[in-house]
Amino acid sequence: MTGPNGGRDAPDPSDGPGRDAPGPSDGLGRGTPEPSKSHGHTAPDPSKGHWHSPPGPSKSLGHTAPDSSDGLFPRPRSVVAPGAVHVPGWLPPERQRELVEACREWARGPVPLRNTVLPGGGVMSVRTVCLGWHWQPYRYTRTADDVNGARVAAFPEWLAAWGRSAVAEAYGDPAAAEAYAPDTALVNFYDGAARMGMHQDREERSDAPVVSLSLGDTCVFRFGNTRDRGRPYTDVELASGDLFVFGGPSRYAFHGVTRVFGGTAGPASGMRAGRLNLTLRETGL
Ligand SMILES: O=C(O)CCC(=O)C(=O)O
Repeated sequence: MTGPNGGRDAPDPSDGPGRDAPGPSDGLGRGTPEPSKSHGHTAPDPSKGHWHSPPGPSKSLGHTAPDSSDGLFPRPRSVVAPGAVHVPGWLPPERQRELVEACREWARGPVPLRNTVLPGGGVMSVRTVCLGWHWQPYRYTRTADDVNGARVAAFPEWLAAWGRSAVAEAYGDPAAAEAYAPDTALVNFYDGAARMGMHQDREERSDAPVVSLSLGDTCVFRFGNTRDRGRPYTDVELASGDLFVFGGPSRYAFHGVTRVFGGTAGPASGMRAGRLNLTLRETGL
């Protein structure tokens, strides 16, 4: 999320209702499922060099990465742009359920889920709760002064460890993984109507990668370029358990969520409806 030139309240070329259209408030993952719709992939554009996808089998969180196909179509890992890696099905169902449960707990407080109000008066359709540091447009604070003034829940060490595993998985670079020290997470809840406009994550004073974990309904995640919100961009489907890491040359790429496919969360995810996304970041603060 970012300031004047890249904020979530700035014009967005993506289609569909924007972040100023809150959907019905139905509790975390407990809304009414919508019928699922079909949708396509944009082919990834693998790149070479350090930011290329690492070799070798995928191991993380003490488990072997599960089959990332949905039974019909294989979902291979891809390097969407240099430094931007998508690993489908990285979190196995048990870890997804644990994470959903943790999100439910975080959503209860000390700071509740809220629709962020933007400086221009718009209200984001996504509902968010933060860990470690509270994000409000466009800065981090320890207390949620735009919600209830409470200090946000601590960023747990186990989640930092998942972040390090994620970086290792994405880049195959043990040194980068070991050095990764996320200290904040934004937990975003999307009901079927929620979207997120194209923006950059640049309130952090660290160039460390952003680790994104998705749970529940599948969405279209638009991953763009570092210049502006327009083309070129790649639309990537993020499904429950998917990992997406963006760092290096892609750390400041514009990105957003143009669509959520209601009713696509399998029961194994622990979500009955809606989508959760966690982005782990180093604030550098
Ligand atoms: O929901 C997502 O996949 C993206 C979230 C995001 O871009 C953000 O929190 O800044």
